Amino acid sequence: MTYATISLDISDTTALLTLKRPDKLNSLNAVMHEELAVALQAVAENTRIRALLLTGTGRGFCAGQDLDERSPSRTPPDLGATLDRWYNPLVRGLRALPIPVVAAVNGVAAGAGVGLALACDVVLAAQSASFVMAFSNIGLIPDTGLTWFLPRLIGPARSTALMMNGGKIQAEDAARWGMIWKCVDDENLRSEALNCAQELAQRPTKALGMIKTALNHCWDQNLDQQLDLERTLQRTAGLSSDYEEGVKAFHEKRQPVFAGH
Ligand code: LHQ
Repeated sequence: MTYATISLDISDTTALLTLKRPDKLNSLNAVMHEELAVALQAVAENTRIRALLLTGTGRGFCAGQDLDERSPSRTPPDLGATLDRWYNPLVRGLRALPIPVVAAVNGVAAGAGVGLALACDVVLAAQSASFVMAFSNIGLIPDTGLTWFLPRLIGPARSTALMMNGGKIQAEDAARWGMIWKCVDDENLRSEALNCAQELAQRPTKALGMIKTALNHCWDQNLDQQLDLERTLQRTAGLSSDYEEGVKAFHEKRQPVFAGH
């Protein structure tokens, strides 16, 4: 399929999803939302894909909602409907993908662009990248899962201040605060992120998907519930051919070759 605002390139077991509206810092318009939904569905349905890498073109990662589509009008807008239609399915879709999703934040991420990055599983950012909690600058509250992700990642004190003052943090601070996995030199971002995705694609995919499930639930369950969930998931993991291969490779003192099931 040909897309106008994104590209989806599949090479072997890794898919590369690129946001392609560089002149608007890859802000999300209706077409891009449509195309992202189709692309995520295509990734979800393609069982050969074992890792997804998400990045942007140009000097931005994603500047959130395209504000050019949001000119003041006489009809009061229903932003709740916009979230229901586009943003919430996007976050849910990324969290529900049973494969690791790596974000390569190549430049500024603002508003929903921050949420998009943090909805990914492993986030790398270029040294020159920054994260701007732009919502309150235009009279909105953080969405795209940010009121859920951010306090869990960096704690309530830092989250509250950033959300209220519309603040910006640089990638290095984001890494130091535990908001992202790591900050890398600009010129190395693409290769490091690609290596990261390709390496994850060689790992036991089914187990990685279940790690995602366990972590998706860990914040709102008590220890007893989480232990029960671990038991259920581990029972499934224990029946996988990757577990069999992992133990066999250990005994044979060689690297395992995981088939992903
Ligand atoms: C943009 C945008 C943009 C259009 C830069 N739209 N053109 C959900 C539900 C429904 C509605 C509302 O929203 C949401 C969730 C949200 O995401 S709300 C938050 C929306 N995003 C923002 O408020 C961020 C707005 N952008 C900025 O604050 C700055 O552009 C940042 C901090 C991202 C980057 O600043 P600079 O590096 O100084 O770049 P710039 O401002 O010069 O932008 C470059 C170009 O990109 C410029 O166009 P131009 O034609 O003048 O070169 C901007 O107009 C355009 N652009 N963000 N969101």
